[in-house]
Amino acid sequence: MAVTRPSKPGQSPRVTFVRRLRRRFGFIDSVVVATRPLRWKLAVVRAWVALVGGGLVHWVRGQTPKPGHLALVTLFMETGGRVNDTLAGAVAAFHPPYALPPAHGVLGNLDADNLGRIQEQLERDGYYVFENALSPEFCDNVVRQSLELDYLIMGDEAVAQGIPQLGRFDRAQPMAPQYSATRDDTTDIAEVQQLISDPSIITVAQNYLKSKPIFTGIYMGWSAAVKDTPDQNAAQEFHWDMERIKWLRFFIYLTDVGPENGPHCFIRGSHRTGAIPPDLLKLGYVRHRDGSIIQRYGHENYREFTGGRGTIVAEDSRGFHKGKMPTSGDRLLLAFEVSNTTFGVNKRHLIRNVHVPRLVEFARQYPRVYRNLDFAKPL
Ligand SMILES: O=C(O)CCC(=O)C(=O)O
Ligand SMILES: [Fe+2]
Repeated sequence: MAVTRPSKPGQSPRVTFVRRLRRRFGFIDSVVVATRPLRWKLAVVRAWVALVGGGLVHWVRGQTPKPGHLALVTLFMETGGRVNDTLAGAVAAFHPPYALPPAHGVLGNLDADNLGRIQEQLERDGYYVFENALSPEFCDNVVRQSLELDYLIMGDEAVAQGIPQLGRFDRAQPMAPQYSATRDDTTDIAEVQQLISDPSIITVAQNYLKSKPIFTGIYMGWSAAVKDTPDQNAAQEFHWDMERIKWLRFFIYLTDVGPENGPHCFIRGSHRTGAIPPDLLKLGYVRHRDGSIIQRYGHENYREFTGGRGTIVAEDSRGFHKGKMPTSGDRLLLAFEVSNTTFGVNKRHLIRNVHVPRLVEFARQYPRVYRNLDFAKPL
């Protein structure tokens, strides 16, 4: 009697049916094996069709259909980043850099030499650390305001329960590994508006992208030591991001971050085209254990960014990165994603109130930089 194995959870009846046929009839199995390369090619052709179709919809409506974004992820996995590079070249041709004011701001009064050095390190290593970019008073002001907000309470347990709950973050008694501020609360903080209209941040991003930059993601959240295993939802295991075609992230520490407070970590050089080997890419958009990644790239390429509050790390998070699981205390992080296009994940930000006049001035002068923001009152 043939043993019928139960279908795996989540496996479609069609897949189960084909599996049974393959087990029973050898020739069906050989056909499936022989046509595998063709199906692989079809998957790539399908991804290109979805990408081009998604690109057209995005161009007309400003919104990316989900299959379009998924196609970008597929093509990244298939080509190790070559598709992203080609598309980024095309975007740069359509949206060449702005003539920006001098790059004076929180990252320093950057001249051509400084900018050249930063660019070189970003391209080679995938990150650049700016120490003491923000004053302790600036950071403490944001911390104070942040403690008056209601947060989306995140983490694997919260996600398993369904819709995230809203609640305050109590530093003395954290209940979850991550508390994420809502997007519109984040952009209602004056200090955040100062930073998104900071010429040094905009210039470093524009140089890296080689085209007009756009603030596509503005995130603020607390991480806290509440668990003894890394939380996947809170990005505490190695992964690569793929929300956009090309982007640069700024990780801004608003509290002091020592080794125990969950420092951001990165694998030097893993952002480069072809730097993630096909067998790792094939695993998909998943979280990886520390051991497997550090062993693969060597301990000498592992970076753990500890630093006082006011430290800013610029990073191409196409490379392997994670937030280390905090073992005591907490960390308030502000993170900007600055991209060459809004194609990808659809998430806009609202500016409820303008606290910084320079933001309006810049939004008028450099509209593409702010095209992912909606202003509640017309400019
Ligand atoms: O919390 C961190 O340091 C990592 C966050 C992360 O993975 C990301 O912003 O893409
Ligand atoms: Fe990430």
